Amino acid sequence: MKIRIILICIASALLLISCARQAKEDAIFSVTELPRVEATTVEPISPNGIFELEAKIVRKEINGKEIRMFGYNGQIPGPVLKVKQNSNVTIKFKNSLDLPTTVHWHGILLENKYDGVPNISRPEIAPGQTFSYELRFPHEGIYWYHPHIREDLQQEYGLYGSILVEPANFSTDFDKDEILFFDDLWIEDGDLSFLPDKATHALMGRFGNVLLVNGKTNYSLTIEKGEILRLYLIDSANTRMFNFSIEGTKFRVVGGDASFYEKEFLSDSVVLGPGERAIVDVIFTHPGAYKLMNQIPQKTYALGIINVIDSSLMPKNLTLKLNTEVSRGMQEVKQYINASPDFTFDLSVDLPAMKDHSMRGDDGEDIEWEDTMPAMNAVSTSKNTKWILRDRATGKENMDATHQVKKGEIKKIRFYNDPKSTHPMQHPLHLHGQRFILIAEDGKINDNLVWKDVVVVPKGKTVDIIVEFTNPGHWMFHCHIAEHLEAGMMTVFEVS
Ligand SMILES: [Cu+2]
Repeated sequence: MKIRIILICIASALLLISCARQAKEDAIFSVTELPRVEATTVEPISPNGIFELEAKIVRKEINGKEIRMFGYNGQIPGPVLKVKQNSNVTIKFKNSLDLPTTVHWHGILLENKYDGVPNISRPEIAPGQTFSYELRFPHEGIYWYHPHIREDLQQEYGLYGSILVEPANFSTDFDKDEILFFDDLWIEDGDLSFLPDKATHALMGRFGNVLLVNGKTNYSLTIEKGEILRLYLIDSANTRMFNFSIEGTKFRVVGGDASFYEKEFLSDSVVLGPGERAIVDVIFTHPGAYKLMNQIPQKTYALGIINVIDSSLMPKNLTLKLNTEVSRGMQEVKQYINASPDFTFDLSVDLPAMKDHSMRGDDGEDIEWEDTMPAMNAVSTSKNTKWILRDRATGKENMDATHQVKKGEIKKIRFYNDPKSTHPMQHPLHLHGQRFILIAEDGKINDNLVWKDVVVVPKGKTVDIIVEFTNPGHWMFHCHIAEHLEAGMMTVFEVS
């Protein structure tokens, strides 16, 4: 009897192993059948032009192994959409994935119905379906597009691309430009893995163990000595913050999310949270290979290389200018600097299953640069973790509240990131369809402003923003850590 049971057990185990092997072989077989990822293209779209965009399944090599990923027009990052300020364009979108998706046009002040948020602006786009997005671009700068449904999965799989909005008479004070997407992937057993019905890593977000620049682990760019290089930087990671620098150089920081700064300044590095952008200029006075780096307290990651070749160009100095037209455009919002907040949100988390555990990191940092509790983080899901934006006036949380404002109103919004919550950490908060200024952190007034659509609220801090509500509709306001969004950290502003 015993022997028979043992034999049955062995047979079952062998069957399971052979099934698993077969499944893996099927997966490998199907991956090789997929089209290979293509190089990112730059696509100028003229005013009233039409551009076709398709979300497709592709294969891409990561660390020597080809895996199944997604790409807009088969590209990771997707095509650079180069458009003119104040123009209208049509994006004919096709969903060729096996999942429903949408496209959100991050930072663009477009018509509400084209914002790409399922159930708020319009229904999701089913596999095989098409939808035409009508976009308009009132402000110059660097913006991006990505899905707004299971963002934790779809963006990680490669769905992100940039939009460069140029003014009608565009004059450059740089020689070359490049868009850099910073991203990371969590690769386990050589592949990406997700649960179909919920997001994992809901506690801290999905940190990757492979860092990417423009989808590559070995990014490189060649320029000539003495050329001014303009870099448009975008953080498309699910949760990772970057502290970006280039070995041996300083940046001239000229712009942020949605405009130029009032005053250009020099800096050794630039910090970006998920969804945030920066525009920096850099000049190399000597030939050589310069490392792109992500320098965080724990370590320095090498992100890629800039190869500077010798030339007869005389290196210039990076002069700093005042953007008086940006300051002029902010005069009205600046009148609210000392106003009391119109809305106050407390940022917190509810973890019923883990309430007896201490989940507070004691590293003294107000930013979580790395996953310091990987085991705990991996088992936290969008079903057992609830991230909270709580309206202090009403006590209402997340989607239980709609915050009413009128078109043309200017509102001050305060955030308090409770350091005593079960797991305090920073939150990059993103407002759709409007722009704002980051006016103060812990009461300290910011004296160099830039229009933004993402604000990072560090652990324990009180942060004030002033929003110019110019665009009517129902607009999402949420954490841009993809897993926090899935775990409920979102609310709505209704602009009537
Ligand atoms: Cu968050």
